[in-house]
Parts: sequence; C-alpha cells; structure tokens
Amino acid sequence: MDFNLTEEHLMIRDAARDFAITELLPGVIERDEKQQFPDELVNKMADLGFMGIMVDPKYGGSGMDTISYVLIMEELSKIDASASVIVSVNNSLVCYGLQAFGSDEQKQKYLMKLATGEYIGAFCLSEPEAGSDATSQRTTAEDRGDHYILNGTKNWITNGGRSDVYLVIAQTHKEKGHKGINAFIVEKGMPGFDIGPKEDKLGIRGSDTHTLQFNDVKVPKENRIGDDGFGFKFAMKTLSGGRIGIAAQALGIAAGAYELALKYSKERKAFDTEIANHQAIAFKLADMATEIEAARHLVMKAAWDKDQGNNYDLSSAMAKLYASKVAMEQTVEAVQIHGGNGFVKEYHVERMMRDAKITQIYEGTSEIQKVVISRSILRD
Ligand code: COS
Repeated sequence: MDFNLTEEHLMIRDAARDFAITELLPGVIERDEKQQFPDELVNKMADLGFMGIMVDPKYGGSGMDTISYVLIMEELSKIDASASVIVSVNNSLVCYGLQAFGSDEQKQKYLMKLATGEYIGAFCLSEPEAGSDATSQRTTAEDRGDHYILNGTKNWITNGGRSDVYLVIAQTHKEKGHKGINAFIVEKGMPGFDIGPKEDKLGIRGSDTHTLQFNDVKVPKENRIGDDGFGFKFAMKTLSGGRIGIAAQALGIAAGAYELALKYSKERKAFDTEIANHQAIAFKLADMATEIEAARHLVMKAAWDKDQGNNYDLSSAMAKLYASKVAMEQTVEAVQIHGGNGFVKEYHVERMMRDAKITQIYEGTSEIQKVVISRSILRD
C-alpha cells in the first residue's frame, strides 16, 4: 500500500491549484452574485486539458487516470464549486459515458469535441417526477424505424443552457420497466428541443441549470447509446463514476473552507490572543482536519478502484455520502469560526456553505447513496 502521490500527480495537483488561485478566485464572488457562467474560464480549463481528463488521447483527451481527476476536482472546488461542477459533468457523466459505451462513430463525432472543450455536455436523467426513482422515466422515445421521437421534460440540468450535446434518458418500452429505457445523444438546435429559463439557485450559482423540453424531437437511431434497452444501466454505470467527481467536489469545498478557517483563526484575536489558541476553536479545527482527511481517503479509494478496474459502485457511494456530509457540516463550522465575518460575502465561507448543500442532493441524494450502500453490504 502506497499513500504517496506520484511526481506526475503532484504536478497535476499543483497546476490545478495555480489555476484555481490565479484564474478562478478573482471573479468568484461576482459570478456567484450575478449567476454568471464562466465562459472564458471554461476555455482556459479546456486548454489545460481539464474538460477531457480521462479521455483517451486518440479522442482528444488528456489520457489521465481517475486519481488525477479527483486531484483536479478537489483543487478547483476549494475555490469555485460552480466551475468544478462544469468540469465534473463534462468529464464523468458525458465524456466517460461516451468513451465507455458509445459507438466509434459517436466517439469520432461527439467525444473528440467534448474532450477538447470545443463542445460542452449535459446529462439529462432527472425529471419533475423521476429524480431518485430513476426507473420511472416519463420522457418517451418512440421507435420509428430509423429514428426516435422524443417527448418530455428534464429538470435541474447542469450546463443546461450552455451545452452543445445532451445525453438524454427516455422510456421506449414502458411495459419492460428499466429494461425499456434508452439513452440518446441529442444536439442543441434539433427542432422541438427547447431550453427553459435558468434556475435561480441557493448555491453553485455560477453554473448553468435549466429545465429542458422535448416536443417531438427527431433523433436518428445512430444516436442511441448501446443496445435497445441499455439506457438505465448506462445511467447507473455512468453515475457511479459521476459520484466520485461530486465526492471530490465536496471534499474540495470542505478543504477550502477549512483552509480559510485555519488562516482566520491564526489572525483574528479575542481575549488578548489569536482565537486558534482557544480550545473551543482549536477543537473545531481538529475535527475539521480529521474528517476532511477521512473523506479524502474515501475519495481516493473510489478513484483507485476505478483505475484498477474494480467495481466502484460501493466505494463511490460511500465517498459521496461521507464527503458531502463533511462538506455541509464543516462549511457551517468555518462560518462559525469566522463569526460575523463568516456571514459576509467577501470572506467566501458563506458561499462555500451554500455550495456544499447540493453535493448531498445531485447525482443521487445522500438517501440514495445509503440505498446503494445498504443493498451492497446486505447482498455480500
Ligand atoms: N451498474 C449497473 N447496473 C446497475 C447499477 C449499477 N451501478 N445499479 C443498478 N443496476 C441495474 C440492476 O442490476 C438492475 O438490473 P437487472 O434487473 O438486470 O438485475 C437494474 O439496474 C435496476 O436496478 P434496481 O432494481 O436496483 O433499481 P431501483 O429502481 O431499485 O433503483 C437506485 C436503484 C435507487 C439505486 C437507482 O434508481 C438510483 O441510483 N437512483 C438515483 C438516480 C440519481 O442519481 N438521480 C440523480 C439524477 S442525476 S443528477
């Protein structure tokens, strides 16, 4: 067992850290306030290879491993969780989904552009009445021979307005339950595909979240991913990897808030000494450091499992469940350590507290992670 990162991993982590500090930090408060999507910064992240981290270089990707991916996600998320979720969705839900399960033609046509950042991608599973209960898809994809006709609504779609390519899950054979579900590649601009207004959110306000409408959208048969009926398994397998990315995002939010709280507690004085010298604060810092380290181990284990070719359904669910809990609890503590300043935007921790909440909700709520974990341990 080796807990050391390789030279290459350290370089990748440092590159992501430098980028986050020099490029993401300056405008992060303003983007949060104005709900501004970081278009230019996404281009810069693409130049660094962050939009196709794990994609094979023959499809335009960086060819890195999952450990590199979580290192990048942690560093970006320490500063700007809105920017990091754009990276996460593009990498682990869209690029990975196409690389693992797409046809060669689909990879040539779409993955090349997604991995280089020329295109941005979105993953469309959630619906007004099917979020956790993902088999109850109401969006329909009627088989018309050489094409499908899509009808329905998708909710809370990250990168919803900004994407060029959308992976859409829909029901083709209702009577077959989850075995009747398919996944499709839908392009922006296909007739009948409409993007609804942008959501006004509590956190990750710089990311672009929309409702999408499909009204008789004609999708060519070659845009179906995998065999007929593979869509539900496609979604589940892809989401298992996505959960590693969101776990790393949660870890980064927690670690970023902790670093700010640690610095603040060594500067701010009360009762004639720095507040870090008061046990009430020192013990909070001790708990934060310990829980963040535990979360990091779970995130790394899940990433390692994926890189080794092990099953990572359980480890990714555990990593997401725990890291998101730590992110939520420890950002609240970071605000508390900052006292009145913690409630003020320029100190960053209030934004981190708001951003943390979504990590307990998207790509499977904490309750769903417990379903996955409990089923796994009861089955074994
Ligand atoms: N990989 C591959 N196959 C999987 C899988 C996985 N990770 N998880 C489930 N499956 C398969 C099962 O093996 C089963 O196939 P068979 O009938 O051939 O054995 C099929 O999918 C249905 O699984 P199951 O019976 O467990 O489905 P449930 O309806 O009970 O739901 C949960 C399973 C709750 C785990 C699933 O619906 C889920 O993850 N929901 C949350 C979805 C989500 O993350 N939503 C957020 C939107 S994306 S931001």
